[in-house]
Amino acid sequence: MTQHTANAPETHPIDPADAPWWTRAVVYQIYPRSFADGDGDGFGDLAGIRSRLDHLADLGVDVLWLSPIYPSPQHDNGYDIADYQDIDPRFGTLEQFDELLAATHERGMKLIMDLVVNHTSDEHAWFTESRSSRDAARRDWYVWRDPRPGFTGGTPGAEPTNWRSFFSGPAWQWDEATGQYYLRLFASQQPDLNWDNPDVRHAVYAMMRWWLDRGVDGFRMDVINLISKGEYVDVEPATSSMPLGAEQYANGPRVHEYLQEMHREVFAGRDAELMTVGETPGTPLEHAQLYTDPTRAEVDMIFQFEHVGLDHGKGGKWDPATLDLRHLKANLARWQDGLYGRGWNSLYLNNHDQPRLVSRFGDDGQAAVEQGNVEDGERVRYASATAWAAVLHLQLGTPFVYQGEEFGMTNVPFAGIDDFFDVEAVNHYAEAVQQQGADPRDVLAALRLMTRDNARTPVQWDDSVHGGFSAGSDQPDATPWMPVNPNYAMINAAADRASSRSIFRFYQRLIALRHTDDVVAFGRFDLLEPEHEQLFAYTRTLGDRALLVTANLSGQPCALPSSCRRAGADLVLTNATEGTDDGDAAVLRPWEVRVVAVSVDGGESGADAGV
Ligand code: ISL
Repeated sequence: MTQHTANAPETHPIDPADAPWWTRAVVYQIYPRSFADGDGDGFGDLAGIRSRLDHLADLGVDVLWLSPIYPSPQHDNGYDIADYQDIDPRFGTLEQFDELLAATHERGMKLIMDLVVNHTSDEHAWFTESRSSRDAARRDWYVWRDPRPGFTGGTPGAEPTNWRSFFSGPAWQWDEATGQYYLRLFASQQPDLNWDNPDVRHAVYAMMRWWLDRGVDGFRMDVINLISKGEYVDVEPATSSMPLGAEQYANGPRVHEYLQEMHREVFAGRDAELMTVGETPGTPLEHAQLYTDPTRAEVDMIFQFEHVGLDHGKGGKWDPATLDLRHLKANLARWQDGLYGRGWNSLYLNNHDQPRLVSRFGDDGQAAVEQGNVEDGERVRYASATAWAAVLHLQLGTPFVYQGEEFGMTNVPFAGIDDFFDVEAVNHYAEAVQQQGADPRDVLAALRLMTRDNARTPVQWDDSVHGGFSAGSDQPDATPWMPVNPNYAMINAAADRASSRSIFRFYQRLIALRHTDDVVAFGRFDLLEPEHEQLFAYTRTLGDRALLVTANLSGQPCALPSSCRRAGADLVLTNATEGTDDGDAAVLRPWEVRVVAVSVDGGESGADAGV
C-alpha cells in the first residue's frame, strides 16, 4: 500500500483509562560514550551507566534510551554499526548489558535501544560481502549505481544523481574495485541499506526480535523515515533544511508499508509493554499523523524537526538566525492540535544532535559569569532552564530529557577547529573553508552555536577532576575522549542537587506531575496570546479541570495580559525561588514560569494538582 497523503482519521479525545503506558512516561536519553566511564579508560560504558542508575531513578524517569552501543568503528559515534547483535568492547559485553537491563527493570524503569537500519557501517559483514563483487549474493542489499553516462567514475560530477549527504559533499561514494557508486546519505562509512529487498527487511526484523527476546522494551528508530527511496533522479536546488535530494527519500513511497510490515513481524501481540519512537527529519504533520495513528500500527510516536529548524537561516543550520518566539509557539501549537486524538507527540528541545537547550533557547549565564557576576549567571541559568523545561513538559506528548539537561549543562567554548570531534562539523568546516573559501572565523562562529559536539562532552557529575566522569579520574588513562566542559566545577549534578535553586528538583516535580495529574498527561492544548513576543502561555484542559501555564521566556519582566490571569487559582508550580505564594501574579519576572490549576469556567478548582 502506498500512502502519500494524509487520510486523517476522526479526532477523538484521549481516554485516560484506555491509554498506553507510554502516554504517561518520560524518557531519558543516554549517549553512552559521554555518560559515565566505569572502567577508567576515558570512554563511557555500560558499567558507568549502571553506577548512575540511582540518579535516574531518583529523577523519576520511566524509560532509558541508549544511543548505539553495538560494535562500530565509531566514525559517527556508533551510528555506523558493524554488528547489530553484540556490544562494542569499549562499552562492555552482552553479559554486562543483561545485567544493566535487569538493574534498570529492578528500579521500575524500561530500556529502549537505538535501531539504526537506514544504513550500516561499511565494516558490517553484509556490506563487506556486498562490495566484494558485482555478483555477490548480497550485492543488492545496498544501493549500487553506475556513474552518470558520459562521465568517468570517481571524477567530479560523475555521481549518479546530484543528491547531497547530510554530512557535506555528494551522497554517493565511488568504489574503485567494482566500478560503481554506493549510496550513503550520511558519512562515507555509512552505506544505505536497500529496503526494497525483502531479505534486508526480514534480516532486520529477525535482529529486532532477538533484542526483544533479550528483554529490551522497544526502539528509537534512527532516520526511519528515510528507508524507502523513490526515483534516483537529479533534483532542482530548493531551500530546505534537508540536503538536496531529500524529497526523493524522506517519507518515501513505501515507508508506511514497511513500518506496518515491521509492526506485524516484530511487535504484533507483544506491543502493549513496548514503545517505539521514530526519528523523522523532514516530516510534515500529515505524515506524522500516518506514522502515529494507533489504528495503522506503525510507530507510537515520532521526533519531528520543524521546531528545531526555526533558528536556521536560509543557508540551513550553519547559517544560524534569531529565533522568533511567535514562530516557535505557532509551530508547537500546530503539532499539538494536529496529533490530538489522532496520534502522539514526542517532546524535546535537545538531544545528542542539537545544541544545549539552556544555551540555545535560554540564557546559560556564562557571559555574566565571565564578567565576574557568578550569582547573576547562576540565577539566570536556573530560571531559563526551568522555564523552558516547564513549557515543554506540560504539553501533550512524551517528554525526552537528554543527559545533563536535568541540571543545566551548557554549550561549550570551542576555540578552534581542532576542538571539534563530530564528523558533521569536521566535514562542514573542510568543505566551507577549503573548498568554498569561506572565512574560517564565520564558519567557526556558526559551528560554536550549532555543532552537535555541544551536546557530547562528558556528563559533569561533580567538581572532581574531569567532572567525575571516570572512575579513577585521577589516573592518566582516564582522560576523557572529549574534554569536559571547563565550567564543570560550577555546573555539575552534585552541586545542582545541593543547591537551593536545583534544576534537577524542578525536573523531578515536572515528571511527577505527568505521573499524577491526568490533565498533564491527556488534557487538550490551547495556545494563548500567540502574538506575544516574550510570553509562552497555554492551557491544558480535561473534563472540568484546566492548568494554565504562563512562562516569560525573556530576560525582561513581562506583564501578564488578562487572558493569562485567573483570580483565586491554585498555584501548582513555579520556578520563582522567593516571594510568590499567590496564584494571580500581575507580572512575571525574567524567565519566570507559573502553573496554576483552574476550573474550566475560571473559578477555583480546589483539586489537588499533584505536587
Ligand atoms: O544532526 C543533524 C545534522 O544537523 C541531523 O540532520 C541528523 O543527522 C539527522 O537528524 C539524523 O540523525 C541521526 O542519524 C545520523 C546520526 O549521525 C545522528 O546522530 C542520528 O541521531 C546518522 O545515523
